[in-house]
Amino acid sequence: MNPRASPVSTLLAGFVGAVGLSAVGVSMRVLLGAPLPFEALFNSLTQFLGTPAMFQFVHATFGYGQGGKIAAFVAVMLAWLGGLTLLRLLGPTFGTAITFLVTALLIPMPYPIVYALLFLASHFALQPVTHDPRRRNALRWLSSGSALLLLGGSVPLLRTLSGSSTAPKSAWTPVDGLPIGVTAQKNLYYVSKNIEVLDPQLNPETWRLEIGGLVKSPRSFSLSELQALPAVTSERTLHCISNPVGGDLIGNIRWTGVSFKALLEGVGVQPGARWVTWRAADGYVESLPLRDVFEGDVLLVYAANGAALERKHGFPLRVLIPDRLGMKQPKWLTRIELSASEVIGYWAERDWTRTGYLETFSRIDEPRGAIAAGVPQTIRGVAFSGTKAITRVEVSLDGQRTWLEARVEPRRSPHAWTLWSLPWTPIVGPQRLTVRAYAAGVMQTATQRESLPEAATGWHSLDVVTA
Ligand SMILES: Nc1nc2c(c(=O)[nH]1)N[C@H]1C(S)=C(S)[C@@H](COP(=O)(O)O)O[C@H]1N2
Ligand SMILES: [Mo]
Repeated sequence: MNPRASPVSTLLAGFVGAVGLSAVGVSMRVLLGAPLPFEALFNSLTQFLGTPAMFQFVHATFGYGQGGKIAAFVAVMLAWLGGLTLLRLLGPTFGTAITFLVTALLIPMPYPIVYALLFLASHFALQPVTHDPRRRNALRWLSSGSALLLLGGSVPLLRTLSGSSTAPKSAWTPVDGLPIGVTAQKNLYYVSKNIEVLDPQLNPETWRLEIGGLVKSPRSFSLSELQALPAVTSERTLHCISNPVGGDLIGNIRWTGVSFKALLEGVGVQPGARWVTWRAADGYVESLPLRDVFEGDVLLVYAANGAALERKHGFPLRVLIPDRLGMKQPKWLTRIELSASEVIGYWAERDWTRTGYLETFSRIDEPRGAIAAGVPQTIRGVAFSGTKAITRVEVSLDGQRTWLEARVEPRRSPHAWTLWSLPWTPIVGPQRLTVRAYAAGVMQTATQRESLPEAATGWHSLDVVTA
């Protein structure tokens, strides 16, 4: 530390340098795809944040949307900025060495060298400013500018945080001319291990899907090569393990893509292959017994409701696996490998379920808002249990003492949720509606269990008050 510079202006210089370094880092990340140290730090922290106990705590504090993750990400970014600011107090040699060592733990070469040199450059660029009292003012302006930049940057994050608790949309409301029960892609829930701005942005011209490991002829496909293969369109419901009872982390889309089984038959399976491993551009990994590919109906999809996948839903290609939770089905797919033994998935590494099977789910979507006593209306909702058909749905209007059988709509696809409804005339006063579904004749369990490490279970209730 320079004896003539006041600690305050040294700290200010450190702050300006840190924000500048982060801004350069984010630009390198966006333009060159270079790894960002605080992102790498955040990713390794999810090993801890992602364990079920920690996750339940984050859900309870921030809701089950992206809120908790964004808050954790901001905290890591502030820790990174704060760390660099403090490093500025250590003098150029020490600060540079520590920047190098810390970033070398997080990201691969040569980026730690780039960061260390950038640190050194910012140190000397701001050094004379702290000596000259007249130029200290300039530093104050720069640091207020940096603070504004940080504040401005956090506004979209805060907006996402506060928007994460909106009431679920009714699956019965038709949107954009789609049939009732089909979710518009823009309304499909979004879940990712990443922060949305840092999700992969893949170039459809250069992107390729590689198939390797225990196959007879390893090869890769471009997007147009996949699109030239026989296309399959299938209505399928996607359900997230984090969805609470009655929650909206579930949606039903008409997907289009290719049959993975047909693709595998094209490349040929070597004897001894038992597992499929999926690898995605964000480092996400999942696996599935090969048997399930041949018995089930696994799709690699590039379109949703007739349009290209949106970036946040996995552009250009994602996996769909019947009877499994969303976590088993990677987005932004880049590589598929066949192997003799199991590769543990990204969330399973963090103590979540390895198999990722669905639990029977049912939800009351309507009525919504104020309702009038004595006016006939309809209770409506959805039920889902993968390829197991929903055979019956029952609704209780009296706090689970008696049950009425709801009307169950025919399923349009063996992979889609089922719509159900029940005519109802509300009486005066508060009423509690509860739903339970039967899948292949078996009643949905009443046990109320929070999600993680398996999916949540229990019946969904809705309290209504008549006006
Ligand atoms: N590459 C990748 N694929 C992923 C994830 C991810 O973080 N990375 N999240 C999974 C989870 S937990 C779910 S529920 C679904 C969500 O898909 P959606 O956001 O399109 O609804 O994607 C799955 N596939
Ligand atoms: Mo999920």
